[in-house]
Amino acid sequence: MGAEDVRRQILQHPVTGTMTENINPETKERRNFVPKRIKIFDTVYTRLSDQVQYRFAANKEAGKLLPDIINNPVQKVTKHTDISGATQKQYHKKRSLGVVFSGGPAPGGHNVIAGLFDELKACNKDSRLFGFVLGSDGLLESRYVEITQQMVDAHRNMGGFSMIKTGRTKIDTRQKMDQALKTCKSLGLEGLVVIGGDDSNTNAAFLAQHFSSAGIRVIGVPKTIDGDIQVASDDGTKLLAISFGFHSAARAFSQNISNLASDAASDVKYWHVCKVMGRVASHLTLEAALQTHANLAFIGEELAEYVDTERLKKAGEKGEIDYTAYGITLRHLSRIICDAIVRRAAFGKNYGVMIIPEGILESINEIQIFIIKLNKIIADYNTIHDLDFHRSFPTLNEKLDYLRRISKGMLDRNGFPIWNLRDDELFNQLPEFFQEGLLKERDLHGNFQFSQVRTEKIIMDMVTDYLGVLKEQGVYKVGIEQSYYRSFMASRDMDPDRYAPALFTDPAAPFLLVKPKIISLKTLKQALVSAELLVPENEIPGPVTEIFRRSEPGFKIQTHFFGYDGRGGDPTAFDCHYTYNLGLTAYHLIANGATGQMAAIKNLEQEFENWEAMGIPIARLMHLEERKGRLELVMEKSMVDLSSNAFQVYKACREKWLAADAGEDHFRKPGPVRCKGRTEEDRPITLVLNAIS
Ligand code: FBP
Repeated sequence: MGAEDVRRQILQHPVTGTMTENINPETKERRNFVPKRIKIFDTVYTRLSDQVQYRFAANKEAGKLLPDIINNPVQKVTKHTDISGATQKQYHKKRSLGVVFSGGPAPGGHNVIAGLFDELKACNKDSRLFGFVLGSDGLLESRYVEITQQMVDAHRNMGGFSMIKTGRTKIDTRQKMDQALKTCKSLGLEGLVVIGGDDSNTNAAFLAQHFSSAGIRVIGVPKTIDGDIQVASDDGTKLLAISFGFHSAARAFSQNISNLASDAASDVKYWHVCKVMGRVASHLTLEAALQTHANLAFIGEELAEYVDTERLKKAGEKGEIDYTAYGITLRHLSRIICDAIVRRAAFGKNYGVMIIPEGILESINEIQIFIIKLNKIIADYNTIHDLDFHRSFPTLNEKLDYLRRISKGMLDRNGFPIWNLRDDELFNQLPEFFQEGLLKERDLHGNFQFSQVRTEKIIMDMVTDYLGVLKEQGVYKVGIEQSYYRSFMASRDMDPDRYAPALFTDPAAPFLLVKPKIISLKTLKQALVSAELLVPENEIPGPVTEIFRRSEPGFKIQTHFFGYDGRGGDPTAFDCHYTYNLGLTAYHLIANGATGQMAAIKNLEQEFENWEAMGIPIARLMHLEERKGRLELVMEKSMVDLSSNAFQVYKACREKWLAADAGEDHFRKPGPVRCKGRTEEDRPITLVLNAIS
């Protein structure tokens, strides 16, 4: 047989066929997995019962702009007791609904569509579901597909938003609202489901208001891996503990981080620096820290609250107040990191894993000020000149030049320039890559794009520089295990006890630290000579040199960014069940006439049996926020609550997890994301901890 025949035979072999199929057994298993249904969905005959006990303070602006939906109550999906012919007819009527993804992907989105589709078809097989393609653009440009059984089955329990894709376009003008309405009317839609984050739910509320006279209902669904859509009523009752996608992304990140922890602890030479998504809030970092027990993690919300008490005290002694003591600086943060690295190294652990939240810059005073000022400058330029700042000044030099002109008052002769000479001076001290990052184009909602900035680089460059200083000062050293020192010296026929007092700060300690003043072979020799262990004419004994070399730290890092991988990943069992029931809930809210509500599941932090399907008024979750240099009405993000159980537990454990001691590391292995399995975690750790009363 010739080589060509062999090749053909291999290609035609059934094993080759199976092994190169797109659909592997894991995908088949996922697609066949059947999420549980909340008990109420055993029936299609539901009604909505108002939950007036849950109240929210109203925002005046929201009342003005969203008058038709501002008074919506919280609603619970309950059983319909009257299943008369009329009720049945109402429930089994043929309907057309629309669905759209909006914003970044989040695992579980396809299951929202599956739940919506299954329920729609269960009530009437002739009902139709239209998916708008590429997010809001699909709505504006009337680009849609009719969602079929086959499409749904191919995407059940699968990650991504690839079925109909997504986009970040904002529907923020009357003209766009009209276009969207026109599209929905032309399809004869009874309702539209917007699956999105805070900005997209804001959009959903405005659409609900705009569509109300046309009788088209709009329901939002809380999506975002960032986990910053959480809702509690004024009395503190949690109505929605977390947005969907959070658990899956956190687990995917944690799986990778725990693998890196294994790597770090095995070849003991790297610090793995993991930047983890979360544009503003640090929920993902907190969950990943709890999942992996990484040696270091930073919660932006905690850094933002930082107060330098030493500095305050010093100023107080002079009868002054030092306002610069409030808030953390990049320099101070880098010092905290260095301190942890040095402490671990003293116990021979010149390696580790740290987690930095993507949005950490928001919590660093000096940078936050730059971000706010630059947002305003860019927005003002765009409005005043009706041009785009980034098109007008495409290069960094042109942008810097524009800023310089503002700081010199050349563009604003009347008032105080928003960008002053001090800003200009400080900004120019930043490395170019970071200046570019801070000047990057804002997204369509006016958000700063943290994912585009190499935050970890700016922080770690400062850390590396300062560690160099600490090394020079003899502070940063790798501790040498006592037993190792002894056996090593003995194996070279040297008496360990003879040299230890001259070499180490505490010769009896389990980990031996070379004295701070010994920072080079020259200073080592001096120490040996002054201890009368060596005469100046002689060379340092080889084994002593080797011990010294071992104590010298080399700081090596590997940086990683976890974000897009996790948000495109497959959903956990928790997210599979959660999102499928969100789809069912969205359907029942529309079927019962609700609009301007966000589908939600209450009691997510409890056993599945306690989950309840709800509708939460979006208009009540709004507040005014700075966007594109002006205040806008948007849904309020939930930040990490520093008094929450989850944060307090983390805070109590972090010293242990830093493991700056003679003991072992405490890494935890959460394992891969699966949709089933006996040991599969059924809820995020943050939720479980926060539910402890
Ligand atoms: P959503 O709020 O739309 O869910 O997106 C969140 C997020 O994944 C952030 O964590 C991240 O900062 C951002 O999207 C990245 O956005 P982009 O897709 O524009 O790169």
